[in-house]
Amino acid sequence: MTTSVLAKRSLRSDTIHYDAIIIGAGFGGIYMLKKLRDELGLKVRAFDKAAGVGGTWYWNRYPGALSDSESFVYCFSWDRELCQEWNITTRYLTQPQILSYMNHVVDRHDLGKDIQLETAISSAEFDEENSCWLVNTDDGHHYSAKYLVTALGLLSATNIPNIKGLDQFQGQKYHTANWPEDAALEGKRVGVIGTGSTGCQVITAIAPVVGHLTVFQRSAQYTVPVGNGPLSRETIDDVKRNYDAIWKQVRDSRLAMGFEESVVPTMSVSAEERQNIFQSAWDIGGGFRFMFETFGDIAVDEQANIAAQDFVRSKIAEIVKDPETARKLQPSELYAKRPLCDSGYYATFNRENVSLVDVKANPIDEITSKGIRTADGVEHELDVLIFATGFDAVDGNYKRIDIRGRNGQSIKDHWKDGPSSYLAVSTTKFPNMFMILGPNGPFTNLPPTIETEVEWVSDLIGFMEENELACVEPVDGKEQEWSETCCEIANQTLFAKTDSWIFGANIPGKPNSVYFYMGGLGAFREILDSVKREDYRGFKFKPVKTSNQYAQQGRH
Ligand code: FAD
Ligand code: NA7
Repeated sequence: MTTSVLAKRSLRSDTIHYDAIIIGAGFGGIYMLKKLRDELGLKVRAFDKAAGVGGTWYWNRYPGALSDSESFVYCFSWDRELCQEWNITTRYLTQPQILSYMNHVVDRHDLGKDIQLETAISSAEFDEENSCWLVNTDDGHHYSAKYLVTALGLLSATNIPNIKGLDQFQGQKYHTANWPEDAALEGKRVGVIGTGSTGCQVITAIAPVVGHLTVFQRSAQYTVPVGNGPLSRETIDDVKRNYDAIWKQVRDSRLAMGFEESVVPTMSVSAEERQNIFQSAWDIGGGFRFMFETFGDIAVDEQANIAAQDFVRSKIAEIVKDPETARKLQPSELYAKRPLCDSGYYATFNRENVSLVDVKANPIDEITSKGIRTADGVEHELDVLIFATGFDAVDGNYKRIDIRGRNGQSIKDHWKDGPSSYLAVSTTKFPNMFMILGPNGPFTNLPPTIETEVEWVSDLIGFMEENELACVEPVDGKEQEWSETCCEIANQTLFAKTDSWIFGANIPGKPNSVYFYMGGLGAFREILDSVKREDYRGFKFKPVKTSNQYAQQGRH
């Protein structure tokens, strides 16, 4: 689409102008709104298609939904007072607890009046003439803004696999990330497809209440106990007292998980000591702790990885009573997906009302009106079918909006070989568009990364406003350079040798490329700092030419 067509279309009198439009009201959108509105004094509107704020924690209401980042680091650090006042009581947070926290933040900072819910953004086009974004909603309203911030979420666009017969099923079908309030599972014959982080949580939580549970497992998983439980008064007081030290450690670390990552090589200790270290991590709980606090090389060295695999496999054999079920539950692949933790996943398969179908050995042939038929001819009859099949991660929501940058270039086309960015927050040909958790950002506990990106973007917008600049975008070549950096680092890890959503491998046809910067949050922050210090190295700016017609139109 040409600029002139865009300009004509946008002359509509019903276009409402803002300085900035934010899409998404999860952790990213909420904090961005706070920064731009209250610190920079901009006129801002945030939109979310959900009926409430909270993003991930609005949508993922399935039984057992729990953060696997610990509660003291799964929150905003920027509200220092709230960190002192908010009563964390357990080591991890359930979905209702996180949602209530996020609603509280929104109320406390009076952000709700600038958040428009139940409004999906259908398209956003950059108007070069006026250096602004024209944004349309799916209910036919039109907005414009100098800045567009996409806080669309990286685990948000749901993935429902295209299995033959999907629409034939006469029972209830639920995706975990679109969970209805009135889902009734008590006494029902329930099937779950998917055994990732979400599958492990939902399977463990619903097994005691359903009539019969059939788990359709494609990949067996390494998972360790989560270790949830009440926090002692002393721990809670320590967290509050050590606020500065904790957040400094988090920001300087690789994973931002609130613990020191080990640098000890797995094979540098005796077999007995190794066993003790793994056992102690198993007893304490936490997936990231098990993979990264025990030893420093499990994610990069194959021998170290095998030692961790062997330990988990031995636990499965110990916990699961039926040897055939234990065998099916034991993974043989590398231990190199996002590390999982659970509240009794393997033991769930000792229940009489739970059965496991290995759909790698015995694939799903089709979904029938009554349930699922597998290749062995068995029809597993179900009242409810749960898809715990994950997400079109990272760029999924970008592909679901018609986003067009310079010269009408669509983002789908720009990212046809896989999504890319310069520093996770920007992409060439899409001026004044800033992404929160865009592609090739740090692979971490996410709130600290979100804060890092929001603060950096807010500083850049502040810089533009102060210097009366109209447009910013990365210099040609910078995006490619950043992709190469991310690729180089990812290839040093075993994660790159395993199929998972982290590399786009979970969606048929999705480019298998690099979606994360695996160099850690501390290093990422240093890079962002240096870019800013050097007058936003790698970005090009355009000075203000004329006053913006939409701004005038919208304000008068
Ligand atoms: P989101 O919370 O995903 O918010 C994005 C919002 O954008 C959504 O509300 C969506 O409705 C909205 N949106 C998208 N497209 C449009 C559109 N076209 N128009 C209008 N609105 C739109 N991370 C961790 O660090 N630790 C954890 O323990 C952890 N646990 C998780 C558990 C689950 C089950 C899931 C799914 C994710 C988990 N995550 C975890 C990742 C989690 O997504 C992030 O921690 C964080 O919540 C992301 O916040 P966000 O604001 O970037 O995106
Ligand atoms: P994941 O980790 O992508 O897991 C999805 C699961 O669904 C996984 O076990 C998949 O098997 C399975 N799957 C997907 N498609 C199919 C088909 N067609 N047939 C059978 N099984 C299938 O998503 P989650 O929601 O669990 O977790 C994503 C992140 O969100 C998580 O890391 C947390 O951060 C929150 P596969 O392994 O591909 O063989």
